[in-house]
Amino acid sequence: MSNLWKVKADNFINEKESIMRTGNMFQISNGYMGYRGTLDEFGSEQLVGITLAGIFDQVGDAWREPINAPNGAYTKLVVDGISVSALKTEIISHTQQISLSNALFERDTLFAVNNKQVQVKSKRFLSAETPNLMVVEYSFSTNVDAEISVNTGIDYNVWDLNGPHLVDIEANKSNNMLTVIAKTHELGKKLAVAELIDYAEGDEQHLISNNLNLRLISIKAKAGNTYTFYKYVAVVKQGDPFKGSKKNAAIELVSVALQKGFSSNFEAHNAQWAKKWEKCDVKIEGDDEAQLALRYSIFQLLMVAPVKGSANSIPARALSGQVYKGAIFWDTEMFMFPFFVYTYPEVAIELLKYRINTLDGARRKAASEGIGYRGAFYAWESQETGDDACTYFNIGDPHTGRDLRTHFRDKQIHISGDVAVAMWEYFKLTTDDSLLRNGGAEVILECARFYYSYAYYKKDKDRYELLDVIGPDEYHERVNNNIFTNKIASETFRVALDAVNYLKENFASDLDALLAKIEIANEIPLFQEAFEKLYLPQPDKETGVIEQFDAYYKLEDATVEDVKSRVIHPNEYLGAGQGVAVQTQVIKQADAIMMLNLFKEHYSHEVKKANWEFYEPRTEHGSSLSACAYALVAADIGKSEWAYKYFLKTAKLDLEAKYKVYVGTIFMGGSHPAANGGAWMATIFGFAGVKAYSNKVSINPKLYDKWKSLSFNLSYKGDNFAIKITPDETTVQSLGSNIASHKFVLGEKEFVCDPGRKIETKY
Ligand code: IFM
Repeated sequence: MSNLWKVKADNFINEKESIMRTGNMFQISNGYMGYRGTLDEFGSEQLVGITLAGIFDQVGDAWREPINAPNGAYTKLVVDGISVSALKTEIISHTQQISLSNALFERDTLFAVNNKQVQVKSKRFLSAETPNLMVVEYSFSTNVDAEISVNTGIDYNVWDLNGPHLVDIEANKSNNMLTVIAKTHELGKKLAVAELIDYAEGDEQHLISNNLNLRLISIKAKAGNTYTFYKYVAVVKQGDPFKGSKKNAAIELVSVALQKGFSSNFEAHNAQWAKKWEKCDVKIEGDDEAQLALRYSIFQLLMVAPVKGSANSIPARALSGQVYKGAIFWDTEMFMFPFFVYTYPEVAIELLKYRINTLDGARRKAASEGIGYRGAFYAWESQETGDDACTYFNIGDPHTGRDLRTHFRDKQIHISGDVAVAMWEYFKLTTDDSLLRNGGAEVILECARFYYSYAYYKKDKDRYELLDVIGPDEYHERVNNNIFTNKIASETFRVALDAVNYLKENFASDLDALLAKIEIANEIPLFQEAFEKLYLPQPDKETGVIEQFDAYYKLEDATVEDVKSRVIHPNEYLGAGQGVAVQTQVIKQADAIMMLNLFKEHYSHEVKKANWEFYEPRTEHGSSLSACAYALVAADIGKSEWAYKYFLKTAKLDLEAKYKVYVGTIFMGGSHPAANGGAWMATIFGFAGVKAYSNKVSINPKLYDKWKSLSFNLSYKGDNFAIKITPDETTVQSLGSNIASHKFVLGEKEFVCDPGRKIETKY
């Protein structure tokens, strides 16, 4: 397999910062849990983290965050009484890599210990077939006979940012099975880890010491022989679909896995991965750099796709740790959801079910924020209940150590519209109305109700306005009539009306039941009025630029460089309170541009161009969400080089791990699934020019010069298509299992693509 399916490091840099970044870059996950790219012998100090999806805990007043599980993959070698670790032992050579085809982590280290050479190799994967399962193959060999102890088991020195989250920890060995059970601190949720091992040779003793539940396996190793150990580890938490105790479920899982053996578990895992790639791979011919970066981005998204039936969503730092409280932001609906709905709708539906399940949390938030609102105000940082994990003082000031008042939580109201619009998009692009009928329409209506209750009717202008908000540009808080916010709110009213009409025509009794349940029938005409009268800032007649919010132009027109030069502390946040960007036109991230990307068909080429040229030099890109929006609009308006530059910036972010890891005093190192989704969007929506509507898919390529071809698959209304774009032609192949004909507009020409047929257009 070519190196465009692998990411590899050829050395080990023994520095904290590098270990942290490498841990992100080489992480693996399977939607149930993540495992950071750390070495077998590492512990909590090196940020070993097995972060679990969908379970959270709070200790005292500290931030609520997800749980990290004890590490059942822990293994350290002791050679002639000397403990071997990449942190302390001389390294002759070291490689580590992950395979993008199947999320397999591998390391290969040659150590020099006591005048002997000891080679340690390991492989680990988190089963894509059995989400609770982790499997490790660990082997060593020496060039001279040696007395070896393999110390392996479960390390329950758990790395936490705001823990410790696990209490009542009990470690045990019984019938050759190691277990660690625990409860969460706040809600007493149970967790169990079980480990079983398979090996041919060695005498085993058991030791529990320093929070390590260990097997000490002694071997008189012969020079040149390889000794291999297979470890099967299961993590089971409260809420998982198993009967009986968590401990018994974990024991059962590892017992079955051990019986199947490494190869058979690996084959099943690989088969699942093959299916994922079959749907989702994108091939770029002629540009290996872009190909690898894009594939790595897609890989990140596939790894963190929630387990089927879990109704979990994807946190802003995926499962790379507890950063950002493991919370779900608008990142999911606006930056990751498009990838899933266009390629893998089975995952897209899980993401939205999560929002349906957290609707009550959004209702509670609406009722309790500000003057008290109606409807659903989704959490800015959402955890398992949908109550907001975002605090009112969410960023620490590095100068004073005090927390700064931020208004992300109470004023970033666009979040509700982001959710509502995604909910409708799912229906439009899949025609699966099950979601709409089972909570989706309720979400949409409650979001519309929230905006109606938040909106201010300005009598003299006979219009509704949205005052005192934050748009995506978080450096400017408490502004009026932010273009992104007003537009997404307006679209929310529109999709609410569309959803009502759809249900009325097709499921009238469902609609009646819903309207009665949430007592909203009288408000539907108000949504119509609000849709018609909600103020949308318009492009200036002369310049075409849309003012990002009221009086934005009155702010100082400083350059990004100027503003940054005013910073005193390197980690200083540029927004909030007296932040250096607050009184200037420098914005944190794409805002008006993000809106122009989302609703590109509502605005002319000239307007998009004028706004891109106006806002681009004013954007600091202080968020990983920004670059892709600039890539998308640049591709749309034909600024190909800029599109490519911003595409690469997005696509290489996690691959190169060159991102900031502190905002104020807050550690925020981890992976960036929104940027990963952005890389896919920049490629498919930007360079391929794809946009799906309820009645057609339009493909209007803006292929980057260097690319010989771009090939990818799309899922549309339950059918699948293989698409290939070259500088000369576009072909769309309807795949064998398709059942319906669909309209495609390729460039200017309209086609109907029947099941199993191929359509093409030449330029
Ligand atoms: O959701 C984003 C926000 O737009 C900018 N700050 C980081 C958040 C999480 O990625």
